[in-house]
Amino acid sequence: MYTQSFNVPDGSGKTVPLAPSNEDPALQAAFDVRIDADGRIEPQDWMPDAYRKTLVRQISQHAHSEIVGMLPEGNWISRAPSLKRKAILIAKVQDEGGHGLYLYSAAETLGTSRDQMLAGLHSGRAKYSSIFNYPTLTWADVGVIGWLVDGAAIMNQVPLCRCSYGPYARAMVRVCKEESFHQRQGYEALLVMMTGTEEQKAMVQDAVNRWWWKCLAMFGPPDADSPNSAQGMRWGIKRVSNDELRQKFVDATVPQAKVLGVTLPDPDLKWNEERGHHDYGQIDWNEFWETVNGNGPCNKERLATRVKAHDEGQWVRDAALAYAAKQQARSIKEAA
Ligand code: FAQ
Repeated sequence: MYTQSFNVPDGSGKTVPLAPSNEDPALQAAFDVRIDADGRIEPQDWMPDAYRKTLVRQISQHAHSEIVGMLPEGNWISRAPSLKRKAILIAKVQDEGGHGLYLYSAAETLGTSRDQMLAGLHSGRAKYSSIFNYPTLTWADVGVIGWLVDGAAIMNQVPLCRCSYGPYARAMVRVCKEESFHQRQGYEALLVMMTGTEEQKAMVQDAVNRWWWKCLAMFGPPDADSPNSAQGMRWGIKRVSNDELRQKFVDATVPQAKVLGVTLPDPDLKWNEERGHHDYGQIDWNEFWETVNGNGPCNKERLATRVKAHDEGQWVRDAALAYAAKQQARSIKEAA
């Protein structure tokens, strides 16, 4: 599989052998040359510890976001308004689970096991996207998540297809293709609702009002308050800054809102001829940090649901391991 290196451990808690020396100036110089030439770093290559650590942080947070991100929409599978919508939603939620798996695999190539990463998530130590700590109150929320949350995710993730770390970049190519389908299905579901009754239209507008500002915050703190950005950009992990991506998202979304027939809940949102971009209002960063730090409306519920699902799936993992051990014992016996 393309996101696996050959030297990835298969047991939990083990790590790949450490890079020869972090202090070796020749290795550091070769790494810098490759980064400066916009080359790719692969799992077997030497890399500075800080680069490895940053990647594990970002990729594992991203993986956790995909897995926790299944919950708000999963909540609507049993209540989808038609068989068609239900089938589409099941496929989408399943895709998000798949994205989590590609990403955990990509992070494992850096020497951190999936068990270690999941332990971080389940203990509340690891971060995942703020956006998944808000409730999905009506069916329109499902459409708005597709349109705006997946829309924001694509905006952020397309540049990650050019990330300097090969396994992450390659995983992102497929993720972005699938996110693109997610975005379109959400927008299409909303377009249909907007041809419906006044109540349906109001439901869409209400969902847009509740999600808009949270989606703008999803891109992360302003560049001036983003401690990881400068180094992440220097290493070619991040290619476009938080604020630039946010601006691109606003500019792309305004005309889509117009076609849909909804307003975006920001009185300061207007085209700025001089800048060639839309100006927009103040994001509530206090609320963002409260949510990131575990105090959003659904943080506790999301984490509890994840932990329960993990615990209840223990027997599946045990059975898979027992089966693999049995198969291995059989093939050793046959080879003898
Ligand atoms: N939520 O210095 P920066 C999706 C943290 S996937 C929570 O700017 P960085 C698919 C950040 O981690 C959505 N925490 O950090 C889907 C850092 O904390 P740390 C997820 C946030 O890494 C759709 C601190 O703030 N996408 O939606 C957030 O340079 C629909 C300082 O920030 C990714 O993860 C936040 N919103 O930039 C699924 C993409 N923003 O680690 C289901 C990959 C920032 O120092 C349904 N990640 N923080 O303790 C990235 O591009 C970057 O990591 C950023 C943050 C841009 C998220």
